[in-house]
Amino acid sequence: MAINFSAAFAKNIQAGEMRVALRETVQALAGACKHISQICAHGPLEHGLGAKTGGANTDGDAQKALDVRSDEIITAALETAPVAYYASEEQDDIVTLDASKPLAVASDPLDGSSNIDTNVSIGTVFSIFAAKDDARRSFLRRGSEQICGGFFVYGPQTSLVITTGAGTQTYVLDPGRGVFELAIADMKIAPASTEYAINASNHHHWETPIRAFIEDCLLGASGPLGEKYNMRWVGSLVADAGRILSRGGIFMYPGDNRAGYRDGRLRLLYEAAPVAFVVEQAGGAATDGKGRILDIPLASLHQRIPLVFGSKTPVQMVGDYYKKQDML
Ligand code: AFP
Repeated sequence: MAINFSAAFAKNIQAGEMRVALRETVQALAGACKHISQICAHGPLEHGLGAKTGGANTDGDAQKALDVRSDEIITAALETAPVAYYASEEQDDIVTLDASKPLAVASDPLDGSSNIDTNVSIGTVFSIFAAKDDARRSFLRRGSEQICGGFFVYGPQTSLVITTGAGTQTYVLDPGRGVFELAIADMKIAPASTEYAINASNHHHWETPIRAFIEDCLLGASGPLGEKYNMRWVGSLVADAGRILSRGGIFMYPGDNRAGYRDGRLRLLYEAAPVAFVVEQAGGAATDGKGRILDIPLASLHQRIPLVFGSKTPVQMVGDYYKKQDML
């Protein structure tokens, strides 16, 4: 047993096959991610974790050894679980594990791989749906159809942030016992915050609303927002999301005018949608700047989407900057 579920876990999922299947699948994921966290904990003692394999994922990002290894570990774990289909950032196409099984799982097996060799928090992001009668239809749908979503963080603690649609919980891996235990039963994101996360090096490529919002943040108390703003950027979505769930804030990876970045950098299926699910269930908001992430139907497996999430007030403020531009 890799995770000691709270009594409330998945209670909102209809009792019977689906709830049992979900618990078995999250157990399998927890076991796989415990293994990945042990590999990460060895760092440079495990030679070449951050080494490029020479391969690239669908977006042309160089695959690191730990990206591929994490994908193999997760695939092997899901083969033991009631999962029909698996979609991964590290694989071009959907893998059919056993079409007779009830679930479909999508994953970013190793998020933040550019931080692998720097001892900065990295993680695994996942999304779970009830499988449909074919592989593509099991994933080409809205994020609001997820039955479970979340992410593991391999940092000072190894943690799991997860939701099944009845609030958001955090589990932490008890290093002594090797089991994930419930740490926070009902996470709540602060509604207001003056802390933002964005890769400011892309400033001159940003769309006008984002540039205007950040410039107003930088003006601080003497500017139109009337408050001093602080900035954080880890470069690992899971680390930035974990901080925002704990103390509030807003994360932005907008579209910009660099080649290939019109829709930002993050993938809708296995990054934006599961993060949006846990954020909303913790009382926050998640948009593409304009509309709700969970309402956006997936058109292609590795589709990118601009992502803005966190405390409700600043997310709504960014939405207002887009509305202002639309009125021009
Ligand atoms: P990698 O997995 O390639 O390191 O990308 C990490 C990520 O997908 C996400 O975790 C970060 O928020 C974002 O990209 C960082 O992007 P920049 O490197 O452009 O800041």
